[in-house]
Amino acid sequence: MLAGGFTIIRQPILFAICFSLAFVVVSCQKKPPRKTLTGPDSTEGYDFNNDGTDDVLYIYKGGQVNRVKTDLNFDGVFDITTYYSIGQPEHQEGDYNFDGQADAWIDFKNGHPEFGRVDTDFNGKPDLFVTYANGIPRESICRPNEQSAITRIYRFYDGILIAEIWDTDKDGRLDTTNYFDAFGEVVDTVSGQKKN
Ligand SMILES: [Ca+2]
Ligand SMILES: [Ca+2]
Ligand SMILES: [Ca+2]
Ligand SMILES: [Ca+2]
Repeated sequence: MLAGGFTIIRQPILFAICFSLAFVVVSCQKKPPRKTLTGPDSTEGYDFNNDGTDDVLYIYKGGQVNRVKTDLNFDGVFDITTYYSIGQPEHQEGDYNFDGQADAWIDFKNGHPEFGRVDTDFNGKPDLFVTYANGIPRESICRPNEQSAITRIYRFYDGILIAEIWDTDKDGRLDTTNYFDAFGEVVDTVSGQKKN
């Protein structure tokens, strides 16, 4: 277990990161297009904060969307890039601390998120591994900086956190499960089991 930055994995924002990536793509598609280039290889830019710089850029090749770039913090540098294949997203990379290095990656299947990795302490190595069901987070496994030992597992139902399994005595084996209600409050704790 790393001190400092890695503790932020307990914050809901990190679950939201992975979940929000696909939403960014979908929500931007609802805006009216403003074409900056035309033809089968074209671009469409969207300036949401009206500062004269595009914040979302669609890049088309052969008449189909090939990439979508998003500037989350309106500094003129794109932070999320979604790569498309045959009109569907297949991979996404995001820089959420705006240092120019990606810290979240999602692979898509049939247009929906299937597997995600998140570098929660921004050192370049993923710490959180997220699996999805029907595009919604199903389970997040914490392996800080890709270490082999699992330190914590989050389980979701319909994208809502329902259980957290973790290693309270730090012996490398998960031993305690917290169960949550729909409001994120712990409703039951079971300890003593050894899961791995
Ligand atoms: Ca702008
Ligand atoms: Ca930016
Ligand atoms: Ca980064
Ligand atoms: Ca890391």
